[in-house]
Amino acid sequence: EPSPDERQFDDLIAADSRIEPRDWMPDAYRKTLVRQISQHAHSEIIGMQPEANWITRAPSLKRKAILMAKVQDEAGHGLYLYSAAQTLGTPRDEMTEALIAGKARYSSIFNYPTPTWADMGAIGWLVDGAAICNQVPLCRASYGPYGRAMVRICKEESFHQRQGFEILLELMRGTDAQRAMAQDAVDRWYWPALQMFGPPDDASPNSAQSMAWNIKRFSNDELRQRFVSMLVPQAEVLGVTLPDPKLRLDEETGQYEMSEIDWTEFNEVLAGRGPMNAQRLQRRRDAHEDGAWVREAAAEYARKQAAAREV
Ligand code: FAQ
Repeated sequence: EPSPDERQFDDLIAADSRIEPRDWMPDAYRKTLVRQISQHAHSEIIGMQPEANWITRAPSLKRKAILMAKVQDEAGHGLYLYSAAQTLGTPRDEMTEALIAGKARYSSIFNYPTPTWADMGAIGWLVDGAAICNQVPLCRASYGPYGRAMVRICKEESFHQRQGFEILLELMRGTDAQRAMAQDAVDRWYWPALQMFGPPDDASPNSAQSMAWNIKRFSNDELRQRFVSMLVPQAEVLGVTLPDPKLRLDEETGQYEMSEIDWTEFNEVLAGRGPMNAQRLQRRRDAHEDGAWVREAAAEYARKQAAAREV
């Protein structure tokens, strides 16, 4: 026999309505939201690093201004998401500690290097493109603060995706060397971008429950298919080749056939053994330690303000 609280929660979910911070919710619902939202927030914060690598070397003032704005947007996304997770009772400090201790997840995609300027194009087109596919349905997530944060994030991600596409387009209209650089970046980012959607449906332990709770709306494989169907016509406009010789639209099912994804590589990256895992974490740890004085000063200022109010 469900309690009145449980019944109210179930009714809200059944009506596709929203759960708000003060509402009663099952512990497992709270836990899975903190798990997903903190993972997402950490991804935005660690995700600043691959692109920050090019801010000082952007090829023009205009490109530099755009790239700086994009990386700042990512910091903002991280902050909205930490705030959403905090409404579930997990303090941001605790999430940050878990991240710098190497105990928290963040997206596999940010563990790859960015050796060329074309990587800025490929990240915008493929990584932000995948992020949009995954996140537009999350705007309807049943937990209010998460869904609302996602609305604004998706608007910014759309701009990010366009700017990446435009970087690649300009390179593809350039010299042979520029076209080769663009194609090389697409070759390196395509498969890791497909892995962003997570393990295949039959190996995704969280999907069924998250879908039942209206957190996720589509399965990992469904979103991956959607992403590929979005990329194919855009690759044609760009004149780049997607690096999968088996990629083919099955006219009957409307689904894309593709080569097997390298899940061994994915699992290695998740286990902390990707090309850049150690460097990304070290950088975050250093930045956290370098920022300690700011946190201490802010806390001291707040303490003095509070003390002054009491007199
Ligand atoms: N990397 O059972 P499932 C961005 C983990 S976009 C690392 O399928 P779920 C924008 C998963 O956490 C990137 N770990 O899990 C940007 C779980 O482990 P756990 C961030 C992954 O939650 C662009 C385990 O595998 N976006 O930042 C990955 O139902 C450019 C089993 O998986 C989001 O986080 C992965 N790729 O589905 C920023 C979107 N995939 O937690 C800067 C929100 C799976 O049990 C520059 N998140 N795992 O220890 C989601 O939609 C979901 O959490 C999924 C995974 C779809 C990622």
